[in-house]
Amino acid sequence: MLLALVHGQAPANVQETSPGSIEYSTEQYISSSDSSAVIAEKAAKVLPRPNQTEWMRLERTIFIHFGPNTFRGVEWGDGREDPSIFNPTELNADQWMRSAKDAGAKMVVLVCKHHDGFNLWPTRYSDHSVAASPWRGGKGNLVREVADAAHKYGIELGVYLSPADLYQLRTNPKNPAGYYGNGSEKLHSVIPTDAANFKSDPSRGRKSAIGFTSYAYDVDDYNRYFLNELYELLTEYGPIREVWFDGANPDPSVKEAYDYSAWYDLIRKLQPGAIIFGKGPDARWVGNESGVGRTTEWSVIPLPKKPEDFNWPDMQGGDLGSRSKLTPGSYLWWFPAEVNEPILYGWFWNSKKQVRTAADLIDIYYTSVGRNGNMLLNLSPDTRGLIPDNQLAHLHLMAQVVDETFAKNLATGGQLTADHSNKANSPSLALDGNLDTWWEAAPGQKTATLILKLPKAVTFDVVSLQEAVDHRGQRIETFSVDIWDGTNWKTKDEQTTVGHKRLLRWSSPVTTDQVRIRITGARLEPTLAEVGLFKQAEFVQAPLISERDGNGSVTISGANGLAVAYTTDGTVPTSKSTVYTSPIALPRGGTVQATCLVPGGRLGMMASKYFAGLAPIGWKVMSVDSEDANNPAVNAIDGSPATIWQTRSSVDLALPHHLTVDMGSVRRIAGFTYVPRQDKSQDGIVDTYRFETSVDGQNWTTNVDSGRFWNIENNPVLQEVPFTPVNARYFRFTALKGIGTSGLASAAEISVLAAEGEGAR
Ligand code: FUL
Repeated sequence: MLLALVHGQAPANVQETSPGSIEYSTEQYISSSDSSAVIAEKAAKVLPRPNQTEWMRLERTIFIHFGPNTFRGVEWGDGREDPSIFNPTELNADQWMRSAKDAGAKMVVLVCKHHDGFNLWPTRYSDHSVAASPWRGGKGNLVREVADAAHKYGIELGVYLSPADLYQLRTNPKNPAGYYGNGSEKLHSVIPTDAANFKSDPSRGRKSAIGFTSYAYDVDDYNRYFLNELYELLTEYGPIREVWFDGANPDPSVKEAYDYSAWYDLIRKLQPGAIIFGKGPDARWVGNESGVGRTTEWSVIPLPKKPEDFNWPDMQGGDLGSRSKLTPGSYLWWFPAEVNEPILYGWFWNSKKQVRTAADLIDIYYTSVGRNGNMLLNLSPDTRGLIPDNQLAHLHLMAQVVDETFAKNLATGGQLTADHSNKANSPSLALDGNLDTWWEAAPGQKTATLILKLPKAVTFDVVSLQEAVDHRGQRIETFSVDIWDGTNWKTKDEQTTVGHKRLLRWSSPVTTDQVRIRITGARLEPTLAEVGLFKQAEFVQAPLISERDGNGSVTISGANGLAVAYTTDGTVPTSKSTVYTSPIALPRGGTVQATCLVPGGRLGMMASKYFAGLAPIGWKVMSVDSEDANNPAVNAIDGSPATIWQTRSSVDLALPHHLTVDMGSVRRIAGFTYVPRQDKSQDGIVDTYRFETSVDGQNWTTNVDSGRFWNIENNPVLQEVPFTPVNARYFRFTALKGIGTSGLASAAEISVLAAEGEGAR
């Protein structure tokens, strides 16, 4: 009732305001005459829109990247791929959705068209789609299969439609009639457009979809194409919960002005419940692809322009919404974070890509859902069209641990009291399991102390707090959690924001019968919709897999002295796999997966490590044109990703820079690997490179003249670049361009990939 009322209100206008007189709204404006109290109150009275309320409650969601890139083993395609390569042999969308359900996910976002422009449904508006592929005899529709399976498992559907489209690029020789950047004039266009008259007379519509009508926009060819694709996706596959707009563009040399306002308008008309993500007003990219939200994560974000005039750039700053950012002239807007990360180190499947372990995924759960964001975990089906077992094994374990952890709220049965409360919002409402009822501080109070008394002592290591964001906005700025030790209160944790959900996860459990929550700072009367105490499910920790040593060997140590089963062929270890007894020789690289054998036949957490390329046994740096004294070139071939080669930062500040390595004998190689620095710095990370090889150190072959590590800026992980096999004793890696403008070059490791038949040393 309340929600319906406040959502119906017009945004607050630009008149002088005094504290206490501000209405709840989905948008507030800070004027120059606002006092700091008024600004804080306005920020506290921004409410989520109804589509966001539902979306924030999804918490765990799954992304799926699958398409021509899967078959080419690349992260970004070029729009020139032959559709015949798209031919999964065992595709089973049911397996995808079952896995998502099993992982506790409530929504799946399917990449329907990635940057290559290949459409996974038989669109009427492009010949670059599944219809041109051999899959299901050209009669397949992957969006349909996914939508049907999602419906069957009660999972909501989201669609990713890449604005960048390399197939449609005006300069693509494979599609000379491409729409993207073709300079076409804006024409009155009926959406859905009659495909036969798409260019000649777009005012001619086709029959609208059942239950929907037609719309008209003045747009150029590419925007008309895009609107028609949106129309197809948003009218033919049931309710759509999220539309994902990616800001990435692999080839900005051709310019196209996206008509976002027309796109948003159409989405709102066709699927008013959908979240427009990324390049759009409803949910924001958290700013990295590694699954980590901010410890201070505000959902109320100040915008420099009205939301309808804003162009939604990526927001990667450390502080997006605390008080110092709430400056006059800002529009305050509910803009929650979505935390996307791939389960592989990369978005599309490739047999070489390592899987994040269950332990990593559990960490990500806490740094995404636990930090006021939704978790969007990507799964990568392989060329069969199935999600491989090794991804599912980790996903399943993650869900098992998370579900077991949160199955029982140890605070239930306890008594929550507060030093003051609003009459209608007693503390017990924060223990009733209902997000729509809440405790609220007494009028005028911005700090509060709540004490939870339990009938008997409980042992827990996770505290969960949720604000009544859907009714009262986000308010808490700082809080502490204290534990009663029988005599005194001991402060256990001090944090900042809460929002939809904040999870505190402690490295060791505490046992007590009294917990105190002190809200030490808030924008307005603080609220708590739910409070929970949980004990993390215990699982036998994954064994530790070492780095490869100087001889190319890997050791494994099990937790608590338990025996370890392992594999090196990519399969998931079971109790029947080889039991580890002595170091494993991996001179050619490979994947080690290991798990502890727990008495009773259960398996523990699985560890998995991929070793890229040949081990650098006996390798030497032959020459390098610049090396920092603390980060010498030899660090790039020492087998340790923790040490780096970096060029000198006071001089030599101009690329290119190169490094030449002598492998000691002639090897048959089929590619090279580059591990960017792993210390979070971006200095010297290479974007564009040259790779050369030589048998004698005199005559050189250029294997790759000017290649790019696509998306390395957002996803700085191991890169593998295959090339036609050659014999070589020497290789030279040249950094042509870095991801920044520092002029530095750096590398954690550089190695080469063994060709088929290259013997182990
Ligand atoms: C990025 C893209 O470039 C990646 O390929 C992937 O789709 C990721 C989710 O977004 O911007």
